[in-house]
Amino acid sequence: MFIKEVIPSFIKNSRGNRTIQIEIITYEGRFKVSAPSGKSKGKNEVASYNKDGIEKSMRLLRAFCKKLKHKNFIIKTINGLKKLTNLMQRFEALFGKFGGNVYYVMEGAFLKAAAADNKKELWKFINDDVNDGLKPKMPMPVGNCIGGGLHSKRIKGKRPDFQEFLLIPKEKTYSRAITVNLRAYEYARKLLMARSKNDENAWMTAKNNEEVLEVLKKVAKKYNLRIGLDIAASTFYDKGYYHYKNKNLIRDKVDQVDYVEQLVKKFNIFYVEDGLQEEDFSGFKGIMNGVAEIKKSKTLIVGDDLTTTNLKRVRRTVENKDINAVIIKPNQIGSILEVKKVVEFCKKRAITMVFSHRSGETMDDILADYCVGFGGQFLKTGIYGRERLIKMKRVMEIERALF
Ligand code: 2PG
Ligand code: MG
Repeated sequence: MFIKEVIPSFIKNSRGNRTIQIEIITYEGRFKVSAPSGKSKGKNEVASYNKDGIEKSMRLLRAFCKKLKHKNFIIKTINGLKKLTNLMQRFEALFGKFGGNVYYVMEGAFLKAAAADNKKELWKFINDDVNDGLKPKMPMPVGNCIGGGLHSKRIKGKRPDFQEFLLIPKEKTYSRAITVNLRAYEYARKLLMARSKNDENAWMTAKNNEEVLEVLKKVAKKYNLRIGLDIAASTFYDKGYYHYKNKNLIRDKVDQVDYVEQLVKKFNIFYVEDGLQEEDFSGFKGIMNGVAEIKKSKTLIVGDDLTTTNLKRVRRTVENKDINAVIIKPNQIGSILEVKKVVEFCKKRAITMVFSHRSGETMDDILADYCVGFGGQFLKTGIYGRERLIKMKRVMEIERALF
């Protein structure tokens, strides 16, 4: 593909913060990708930008993009991105680090352009390489319905300590699942009498974890949904203890594992993300074993801050049987070629993959193509809000064309 120009720019994300966007112009068209940003970030994630900040990353990126003008790249498969990645790494060695978000936008935009150059949809371009052209199964949504923790403001001084209370449909089609989640989201608003939404458009409330779960149980029953939690335990962990504010108490590791197990049992929870702090591998295993005894059907014990889409950490957790599902957030690790290695590993070990947005999002929909192309079983995008809906719409479009 012949590159006419590569244009980096700053845009605003859903939180109103600056992020970067790349636009590539080739003879096939114009291809844009912009980077999401997390708030409850894992400490093992790659840095999003140069240590001197986003401005420095942008200066480096502008200089690098100038060099790409009028260059020709032959990219026939996703692995063909190596040429770009190598060029970026050589540039970094001389001038300083770009940061993970720069890889995210550059590789993403190159992939969109390369897919068009090969006359394929992006998900198909990835899928043909990773899944040998097999027709993919559509993912099920994991939707953030009620929020707490770092993503939410306090209401009358209170908020739930857990970060996300999730709804997970089990429907024949993705489109149907999205409709059900939207109805359930509206019903949850009524039950909560909620007035405001958080960073991911989940309802904010002064209720505590258990009170929220009582509400969610009603919602789930009415719409035949499964309940999930992103506890994001690292965000309220300090020096050996989990500090709960709503009700005020502290739990040590043993209590925390026990508490999560009790909740799984009482509310029939299907999905638990980051139930313990991000370095407590054996604690995750504790939940896995405890939950296996309580429930006959499989509960997903999911790593996010624990694993940070990093092959070494994913391999360690999987080999120890600490988790059975993993969050895939491409910008946690930077290069999509690293994501591909994680995906291939998860497939071999039958680990469930949950592709996920970040709390600060953009109008980019590449995540949908990544999820379908790589064969993710779930897509965590939130339930409502234009930056979230655009990704859901893209999956619906793929589904419509396929089935
Ligand atoms: C999470 C994410 C997305 P953030 O913890 O799973 O919901 O949050 O993007 O802030 O890391
Ligand atoms: Mg999480």
